[in-house]
Amino acid sequence: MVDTATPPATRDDGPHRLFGMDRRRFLQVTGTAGLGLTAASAVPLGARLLAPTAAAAAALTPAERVERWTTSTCQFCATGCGLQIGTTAGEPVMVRGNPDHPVNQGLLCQKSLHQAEVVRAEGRLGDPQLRDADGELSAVGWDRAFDELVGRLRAVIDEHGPQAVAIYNTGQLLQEEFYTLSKLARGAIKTPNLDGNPRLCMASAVTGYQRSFGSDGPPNAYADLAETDLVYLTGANLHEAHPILGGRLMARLQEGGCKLIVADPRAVQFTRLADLYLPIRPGTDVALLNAMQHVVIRDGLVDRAYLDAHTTGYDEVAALVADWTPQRAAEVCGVPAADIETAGRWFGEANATTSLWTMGINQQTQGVAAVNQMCNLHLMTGQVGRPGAGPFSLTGQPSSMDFRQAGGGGSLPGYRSLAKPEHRQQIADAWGIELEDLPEAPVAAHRIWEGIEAGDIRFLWVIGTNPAVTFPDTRWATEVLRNVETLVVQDVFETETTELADLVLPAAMWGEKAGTFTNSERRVNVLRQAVQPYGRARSDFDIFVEVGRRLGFAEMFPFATTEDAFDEFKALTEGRPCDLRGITYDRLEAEHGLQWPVPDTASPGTPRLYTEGRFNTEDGRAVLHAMDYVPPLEAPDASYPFWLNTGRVQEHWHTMTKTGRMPSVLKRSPENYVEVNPDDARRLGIRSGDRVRLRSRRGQMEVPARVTAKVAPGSLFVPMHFGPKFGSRPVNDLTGRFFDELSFQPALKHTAAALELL
Ligand SMILES: Nc1nc2c(c(=O)[nH]1)N[C@H]1C(S)=C(S)[C@@H](COP(=O)(O)OP(=O)(O)OC[C@H]3O[C@@H](n4cnc5c(=O)[nH]c(N)nc54)[C@H](O)[C@@H]3O)O[C@H]1N2
Ligand SMILES: Nc1nc2c(c(=O)[nH]1)N[C@H]1C(S)=C(S)[C@@H](COP(=O)(O)OP(=O)(O)OC[C@H]3O[C@@H](n4cnc5c(=O)[nH]c(N)nc54)[C@H](O)[C@@H]3O)O[C@H]1N2
Ligand code: SF4
Ligand SMILES: [Mo]
Repeated sequence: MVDTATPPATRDDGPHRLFGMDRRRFLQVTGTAGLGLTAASAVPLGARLLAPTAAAAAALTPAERVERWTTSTCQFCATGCGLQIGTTAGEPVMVRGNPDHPVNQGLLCQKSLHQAEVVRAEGRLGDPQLRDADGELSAVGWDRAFDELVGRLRAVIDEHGPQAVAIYNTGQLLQEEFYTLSKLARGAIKTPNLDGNPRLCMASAVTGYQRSFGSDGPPNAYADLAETDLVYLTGANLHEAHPILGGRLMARLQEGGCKLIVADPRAVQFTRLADLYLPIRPGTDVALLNAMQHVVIRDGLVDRAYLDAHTTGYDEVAALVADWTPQRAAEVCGVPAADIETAGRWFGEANATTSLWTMGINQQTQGVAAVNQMCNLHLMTGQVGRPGAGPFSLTGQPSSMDFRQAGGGGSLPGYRSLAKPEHRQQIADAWGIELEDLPEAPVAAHRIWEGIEAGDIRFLWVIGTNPAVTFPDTRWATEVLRNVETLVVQDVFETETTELADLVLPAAMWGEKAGTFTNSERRVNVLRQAVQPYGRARSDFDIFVEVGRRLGFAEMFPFATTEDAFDEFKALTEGRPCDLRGITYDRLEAEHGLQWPVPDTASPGTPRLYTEGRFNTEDGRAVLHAMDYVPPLEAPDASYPFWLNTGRVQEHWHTMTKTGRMPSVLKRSPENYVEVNPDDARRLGIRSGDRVRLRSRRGQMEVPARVTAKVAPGSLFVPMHFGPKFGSRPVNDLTGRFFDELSFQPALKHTAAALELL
């Protein structure tokens, strides 16, 4: 079948080309840049691997020994690379990139290449565990585990009501699991307290899109990278966090196809390729973006026809940004006014600009405002819904899109809003519950923690996330977890959080279950089951269905397979922006994913949203928002003189439950560290390798220093990955409870810290 959803730019690439570039040159360019990509060669050349290092090659079973290949999708980032899992004697032995998949054309990044190794790694949870009278966790059977879970749930609901129950989940379950969990939490347990780690990750992008376009959902396609004239890359470290997209952008840049502006306080690798680098002061994006709008308006680069036909709110924005001269913004942002002028002009003059952003924008107290200002820029220059143009929020976790569209957190399935009575009514009718059973507002993650602290929430179920390492102000967050009456933790590995649990539920992991993940460009990809679950682990889906049945709601969970749940969910997406009705697992496998909306089985999917200039607001018009700059809530002072920035390294995935179990990957990034600018290092007598202490108002940690000009004077950077299981206090001991007031996303990038040599 011809995949007409795949734009020609990628479809025309033959086996000797990768993303429009000669294949060898592509691999050489990305390899020299340390992108760590690996190519499974195209099918006609046989299933061989061009492993980047001898170590990686040695760790792999030769492809010739693989008995069976199963279609799947990478379990790490939301780039959503297509791959196949190789199994021998029913065990996973290797993965290879799928050369026909339009996202990665057979390429994989280094951690992805090793994912088969961790499916059976030490530390996998193979049995449910219950804390006994001596306070020890010991293995129990599933029957006992379910009795405990359901018994305690019932007791809490009977005595204190469903609002005493909370569920904190993740962006890493299958789409079908989010839908089933949503039904369990909202329809059966009826708790208002359902949220997940996307609150720490995507909340500002979600709220921003809703405010600007009337609905969540990135409007772009990855193919835009091959058609854009200008990329505005901000608060996104593509090289470490989205290497395949990094490679695709690099190919375009190397061919001279587009210009690149990077706005980031840290000199990440892509700044070296930038035509213009804006090393802004942390948390000043809104000032910068307002000044860029000022330049666009002042220089007459506004697309008046587009504004008149498709938007509202322009006049208020024009009035606000009139005061944001480049000179004023330069003082706030710490970059030359002339560079802000250039950025604004390039944006306004480009035929097609793509903005790419990730956590440097979302994880600040003005995350939503920054997203809205980027949307403003695209709208006022008419650069939305056209090839190569649009504001593109890159998602992080493999299924945080599914969490959003299937109702895993603060929304209802099918991008329905709790705040809209008609949306609640549709779901209540579909599930056979009362309208009043559904809350009118979401409860953000930190409110769950505060609810526990206040004694209002007594039962917390944590699923697929490790908040003892990743929640802001972890010492506080962990103390709260210790004190909750009942803590159930459902994970695939032993973690810092499972250690605190009263009941641990072992989940089946990637490769051991079937379903779908939706990537950043709205492409729904399929994952087929390759192997049986480890030990007595059961899929999250099975666990949710069983709990629902045991709570007395068997009729709500008639699903035998995840595809049954998918079918029920997709019927609920009729007429919604994320219409999935035309999708079947077989289609996803044959067509290498489909970008929603896919309203019927004849639809090839939809590469771009808003192509007609009609948005998902009541009047169909996008909204420009006037929003002034407000400084970060915590900033360096005499006692805590440094900006502490946190984030990712290419080798590791979050709390390292998987990448910490890949020996050849761990070897390349074995321990925690802090980056210190050479000027600061000289002043404090610090050399690379010296142990230093970092302190904030919340906590402290000791780590070796790395002296590097990547961080600006007065700034520090610590990876978010290392926790007690990997030899370090988590950096989140130092981060604070500062939130964007519209999205309730924490400002994990901006902490005031002190540094001293030990
Ligand atoms: N290897 C690897 N890849 C991953 C992940 C992983 O754990 N490991 N996690 C995935 C997930 S869930 C996510 S959310 C993504 C995150 O992907 P990214 O957001 O790209 O990664 P981060 O390292 O968190 O940081 C982003 C950038 O924001 C910059 N920044 C900090 N403060 C500011 C600011 O005030 N303004 C601006 N403009 N920029 C700022 C930082 O310097 C950094 O370069 O990565 C995904 N991919
Ligand atoms: N300081 C600082 N803190 C941050 C960030 C930052 O940039 N800086 N980034 C934030 C962001 S963007 C994110 S997304 C979060 C990530 O934070 P977390 O979600 O807490 O990190 P992970 O290590 O990915 O945790 C996922 C857990 O799910 C388990 N798991 C994997 N697959 C499955 C499955 O199929 N089922 C079940 N039940 N469990 C599974 C893994 O073993 C792991 O323990 O961290 C946030 N915290
Ligand atoms: S870029 Fe992301 S999805 Fe693709 S192989 Fe790497 S981790 Fe997996
Ligand atoms: Mo994330």
